[in-house]
Amino acid sequence: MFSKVLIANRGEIALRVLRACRELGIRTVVVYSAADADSAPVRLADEAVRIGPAPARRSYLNAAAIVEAARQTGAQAVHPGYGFLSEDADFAEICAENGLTFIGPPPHVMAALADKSTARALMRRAGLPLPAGSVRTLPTLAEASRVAEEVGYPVIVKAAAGGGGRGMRVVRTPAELARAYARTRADAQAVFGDDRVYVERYLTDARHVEVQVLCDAHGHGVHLGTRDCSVQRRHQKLVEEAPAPALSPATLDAIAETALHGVLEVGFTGVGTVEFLVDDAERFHFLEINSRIQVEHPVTEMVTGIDLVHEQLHVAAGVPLRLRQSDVRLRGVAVEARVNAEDPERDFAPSPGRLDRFTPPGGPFTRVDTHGYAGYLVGPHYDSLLAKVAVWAPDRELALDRLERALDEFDVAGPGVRTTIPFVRRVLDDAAFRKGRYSTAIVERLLAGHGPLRPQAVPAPAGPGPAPAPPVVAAASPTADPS
Ligand code: MV4
Repeated sequence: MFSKVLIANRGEIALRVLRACRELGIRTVVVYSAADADSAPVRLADEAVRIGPAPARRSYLNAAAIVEAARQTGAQAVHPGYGFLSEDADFAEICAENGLTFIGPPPHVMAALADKSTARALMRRAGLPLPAGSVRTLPTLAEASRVAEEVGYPVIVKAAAGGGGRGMRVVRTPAELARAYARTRADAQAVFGDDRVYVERYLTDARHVEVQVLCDAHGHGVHLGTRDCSVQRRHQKLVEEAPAPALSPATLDAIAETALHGVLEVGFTGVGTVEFLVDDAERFHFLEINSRIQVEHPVTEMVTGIDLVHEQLHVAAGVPLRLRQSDVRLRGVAVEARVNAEDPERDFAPSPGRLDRFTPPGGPFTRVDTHGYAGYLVGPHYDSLLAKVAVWAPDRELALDRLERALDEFDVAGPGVRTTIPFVRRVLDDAAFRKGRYSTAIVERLLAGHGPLRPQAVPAPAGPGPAPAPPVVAAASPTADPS
């Protein structure tokens, strides 16, 4: 096992990785930007190295500075967390060239999966069912049009270099194709420096189901069941649960086994996520593979009892998996809500500011992953995830009640700071969601069909210092949905 690992990330995931390292007796180095000098990971790490100013491009995306920090501190491996450089095959390659173990799959596997068109071709060859569409990228509008006519409208134009919802456009009619095709290519060129696109049939009202896989460097792997991540707003997930609800056990097994087969075929190692869309008839269609630890990994940990970051560290160190598929038992239901500093009333716009109150919930079977604290400054530079509140229960009903209870306890407030808590509460109260009968359409439906989340704006306190004490604990979250 490694004796020192560098954590190339920030926020709650940097803390999560740091804790896993500490439990395994591994010393930790965190790198940080000027904006994160006062952060919890910097305080808790054995060593911290400042690598640049606030903008991510010059800090958390600065490969040379990160490698230099590893050299200075003698770290043997780099954990990239999620986002930033976590799926950057070039960074993984640079790590290898500098004698560092990148904690993730081999760079050539990362590169193949990062190209969504290549991933699609590889999974097709492995026998996975895909949405109808093109196998190759489509360099002309004429070819895109031919594929679209073949599979039938609506279609979706996707950038090969995209993924996670970035670089894609839905096209409802043939008349819209030319414009969507041109725009997707232009955007992809601008954002990724790669304008290759492909076309798929667009599956409406499907569920977004993903499979957690774990593979060692010796050709062995297990799947750790499914998660439903259909509750998304502009491809940002708001609520995630494990296992995916309202699907037959046979379907869940088939999806999970198919996913594991797919990743083993391409030499995947480490933890990964295979994304599918599942339609009303419970047919599933492969979308893409993520080669990193995901934000929503806690719900899988809660239903399996397996520490995914421990597993990542073991696999990266070359340790063979001790776990067999028959050892993986899914127990109960786990549900997670993301608490972002965003204003659901203003189109989920970032809502930065200082948190003068921050007391996360506790209680039975309740896990909070957060880097927040009273006095924490939510800056404008990075994504606005403040906390993940995850709960476990033997059944889904109780899990949802427990999550509501936990969110209602969360005391988070600061002048001008709004959170996603009121919107998540609305999701948890929705009748279709409660039955497990929801799809990727749920967020639009809830945004369209409701009045305001707050009866009136809560005036921001004039200056620093605590807000007036609320009369009862249940009202302690000033942003809680009053409905
Ligand atoms: C799709 C799709 C429907 N049909 N592809 C979005 C995230 C990325 N991993 C793939 N995504 C999708 N790809 C086809 N052929 C639906 C999604 C999708 C989605 C689309 C609109 C609004 C919310 C969504 C949530 C999850 C997935």
